[in-house]
Amino acid sequence: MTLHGHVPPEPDLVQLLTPEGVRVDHPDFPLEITDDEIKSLYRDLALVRRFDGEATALQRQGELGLWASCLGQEAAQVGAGRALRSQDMAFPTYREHGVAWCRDVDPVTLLGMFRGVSLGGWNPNENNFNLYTIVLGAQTLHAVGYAMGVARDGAVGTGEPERDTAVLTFFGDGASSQGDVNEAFIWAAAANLPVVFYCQNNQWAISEPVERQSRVPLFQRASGFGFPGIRIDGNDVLACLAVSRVALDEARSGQGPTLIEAFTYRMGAHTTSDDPTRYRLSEELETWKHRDPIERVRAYLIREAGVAQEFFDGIEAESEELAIRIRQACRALEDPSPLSVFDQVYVEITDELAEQRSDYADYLASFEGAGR
Ligand SMILES: Cc1ncc(C[n+]2csc(CCOP(=O)(O)OP(=O)(O)O)c2C)c(N)n1
Repeated sequence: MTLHGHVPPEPDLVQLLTPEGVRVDHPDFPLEITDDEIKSLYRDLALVRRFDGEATALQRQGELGLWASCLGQEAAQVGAGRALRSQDMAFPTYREHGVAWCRDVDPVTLLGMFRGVSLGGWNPNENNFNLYTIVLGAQTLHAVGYAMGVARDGAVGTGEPERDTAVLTFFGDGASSQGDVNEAFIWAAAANLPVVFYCQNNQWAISEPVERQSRVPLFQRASGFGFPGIRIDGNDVLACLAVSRVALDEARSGQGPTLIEAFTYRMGAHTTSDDPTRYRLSEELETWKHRDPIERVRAYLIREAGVAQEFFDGIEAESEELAIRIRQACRALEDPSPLSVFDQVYVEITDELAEQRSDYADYLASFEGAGR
């Protein structure tokens, strides 16, 4: 055989819950989970989807400048988000609304960024959830830098569950082609850092399909950098939870980085500025609707766990309340004062900046009464 004729074997896809809602075991990733815990995951998934749908509607009504929907990726995000411990740190892209939910970031705060009234708005240190990053892949380097700090603080491999810390960073299939991501892999491997790289392969980088970016399944790239890579069913919240837990545990205990490729599908547009009918077939979407991440959990709860309709009605009522709160709060978000741009540049404002602020305040004041 010639080298270029070698075809790698079909990748294994870790799955613990089939699209039909049947639990299956995986020898390497057993997951002990109660039906109550699965109900709680269902609640997360359903509320995130509702919130995300409301945000898309708010953009259509002119209340947001833009929205990047996570429709179809809820399980990939909630599974990873729920695997985090409170001391762990997460570095998101711009689409990780399901992870933000798990880190207790108020959805209204996320809307503020897409409304253009804040540059993020939450305190990354309070939620252990960094600000959204739009520069593709940059957050993987931020995560690696943070993980270096964690290692130097001695918060890896001590065996103390409250102390050992892992870093989880998210990126897309498109971003995996960025130099930053590849540099992050190199640094993480060379310094054996406690970082988990979590690639949501939703198969499209706007209009660019993943096949045009990589000759091999993305998780296989990890071996070239010297750490394990694994592909999981990104529409299976149980697989996402189980494998993320193991990877984060291994990071905390000092075994170094992992690449997780959560194989999923972007069911909506790239953002509200995109029209996917221009570049992909609707039949692809139809296929993926049968693999919906929420429906399979619902099917499991009804058929295997005997959960009554009342539970689903309760979640529906809760999601309606959430939607109402979000709509009202979004419309009530106020524009920031122009002077607030100076507030968070430095911990203590410098003399030069204070002077600029004062000049700008005078300039703004010069308009007062101008309309009279
Ligand atoms: C460095 C950089 N280059 C280009 C862009 C423009 N851009 C924004 S999103 C996107 C595609 C990203 O695709 P992927 O990484 O697969 O993530 P997804 O949006 O599908 O979640 C591009 C090219 C950017 N934000 N940053």
